Amino acid sequence: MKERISIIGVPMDLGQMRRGVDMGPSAIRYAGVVERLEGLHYEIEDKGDIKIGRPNREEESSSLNNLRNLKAVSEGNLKLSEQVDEVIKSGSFPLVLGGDHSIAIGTLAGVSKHYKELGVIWYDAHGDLNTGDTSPSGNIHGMPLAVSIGLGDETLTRIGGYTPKVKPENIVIIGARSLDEGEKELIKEKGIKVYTMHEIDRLGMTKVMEETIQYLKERTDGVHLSLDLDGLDPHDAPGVGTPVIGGISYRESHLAMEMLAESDIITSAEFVEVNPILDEKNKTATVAVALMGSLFGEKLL
Ligand code: NNH
Ligand code: MN
Ligand code: MN
Ligand code: MN
Repeated sequence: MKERISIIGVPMDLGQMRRGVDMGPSAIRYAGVVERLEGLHYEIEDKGDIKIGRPNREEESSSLNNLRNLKAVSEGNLKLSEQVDEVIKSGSFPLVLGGDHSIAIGTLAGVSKHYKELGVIWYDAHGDLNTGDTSPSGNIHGMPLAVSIGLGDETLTRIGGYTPKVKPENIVIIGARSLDEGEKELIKEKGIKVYTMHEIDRLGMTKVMEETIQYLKERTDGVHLSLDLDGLDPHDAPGVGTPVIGGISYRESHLAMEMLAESDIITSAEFVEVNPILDEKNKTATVAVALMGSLFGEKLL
């Protein structure tokens, strides 16, 4: 792991319908992310928040090609990709705080040009593999993984000036339990590796992470962790826009982060979908910070 971590806040709430997730970066800072990571002896640079434009009324009411707020979402992601790129060039580790999961489009656009074989761990209840054609909602936060493998509207896939950002075989999805029909087909067609809740129950998180780490070590030269807090069970992370029961526990998530820290494969990370309006006393942001602690090497003893 690098010595310096650069935090980028992305107050994006336009990739979905529940207002409040734009306050995620503030909630995570309030839960003590900077102090927590400084306590682990990293040098922390907080770059503040990216400015996200508001859609005008006309844009808000129309949703061209089943892509809600396409213009504002793509503009925000372009800015994010440039910041992430700069952070990596400066020799620092990019830690992106969301905001809804549509911001993974920009993060990956900034990260991917620095690696020949970028790996991605997608820790999420959902696959986020929809396009405007398959999406049941028109919400772009359900599309970032599809966009990153080159599928969907060009305005999104071409952010950063190149596509695709990731190869399907370099992706591991962990925690899936709510997949749309089009996503299931795509997973099979592209051969994407998925550990659904079924495999997590059956194998246990230790084995899931051992296999994931081994799989990514064999084929990638950098790994981005994209952690959607709704991957966790809503009991442990209630402050998310689309909670799905039967998720990964707090303890299992800690273990996963600790194993990633030991493996030293993670080269960039983002924590998304924290919505303090829907939360209970900032619990979800607090969980996110605790998981970041483990990811960056915190130990109990
Ligand atoms: N699959 C649904 C959609 O595309 C829900 C996506 N919601 C998420 N994804 N929170 O992580 O609209
Ligand atoms: Mn997601
Ligand atoms: Mn999700
Ligand atoms: Mn721990």
